[in-house]
Amino acid sequence: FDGDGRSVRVIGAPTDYGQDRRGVDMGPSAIRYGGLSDGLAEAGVATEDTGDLLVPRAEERDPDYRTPSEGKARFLRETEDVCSRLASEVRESLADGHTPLVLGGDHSIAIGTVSGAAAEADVGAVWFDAHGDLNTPTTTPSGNVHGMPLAALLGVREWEDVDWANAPRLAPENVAIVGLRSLDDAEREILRDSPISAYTMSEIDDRSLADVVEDALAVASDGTEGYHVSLDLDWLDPTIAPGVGTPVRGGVDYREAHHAMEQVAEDGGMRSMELVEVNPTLDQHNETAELAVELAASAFGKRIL
Ligand code: NNH
Ligand code: MN
Ligand code: MN
Ligand code: MN
Repeated sequence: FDGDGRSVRVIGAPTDYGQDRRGVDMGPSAIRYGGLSDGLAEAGVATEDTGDLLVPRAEERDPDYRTPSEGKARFLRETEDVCSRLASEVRESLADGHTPLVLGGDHSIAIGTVSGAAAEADVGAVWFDAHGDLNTPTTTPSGNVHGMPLAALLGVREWEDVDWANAPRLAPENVAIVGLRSLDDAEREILRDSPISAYTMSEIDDRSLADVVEDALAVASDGTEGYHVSLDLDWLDPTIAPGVGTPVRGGVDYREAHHAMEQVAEDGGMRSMELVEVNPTLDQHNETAELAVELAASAFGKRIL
């Protein structure tokens, strides 16, 4: 298996607007220093790196943002600017025949990545995350947009007065969240009456991750032209991925995670991928970035035999 003749285009999106632990904007550098180009070469894919989008420093900006309905979303103007440029890059990569690999930055950039990935195709999404990312500016406990991107991409109603973000890009029937172990009440409510497939850690304990991922890939593929893989590094257990802003105990372990990414490679339906929430200021010897690299290599087809 040699990456299937894929060509990957790396796009850095060094934001830290979407949450309040500073330093996640250094994620793209940390992931590159963690050996990204070698990892992708081992996966057998051709790679080109377009560098990082220009992201204005947060301290030069005013974070306060209230939506017309008085919802709270810190740095929403800046997030819009980055996401619209990122969406164009992702769309262009796909049009040029490359698989986009976006390096975050915090998870708010997914609004841009998926907007680009879904611009000219019906796509599903597999969201590997401890969290649901289903808040809206009115339900958010924190005002942090990194807790909201999936709701924006689904067009959840409270996003309705933020028109650039709430045009539905994903159909809930084709969205699978894998690894859930931290949900806010409003997110639980959304999941209760939605066709989104939500797989908790408890279900993973019961059934095995491999079994759950098989279902998740089928959900994201059903009637679509492929799917986006959004990998929030807090999906993993904090003992192996300490360099994230909102760690939650009881996550996926090293071997399980690799196997899940190997299933993605074998399935062949992935059209785009992003690695988000790596914060080197909270990390130990860049190990979270290195793990992100290893998981991307597995998702793109790295094999031992
Ligand atoms: N649910 C919380 C919030 O909305 C935390 C979200 N944190 C994440 N999501 N890292 O992946 O603020
Ligand atoms: Mn090219
Ligand atoms: Mn998360
Ligand atoms: Mn997330």
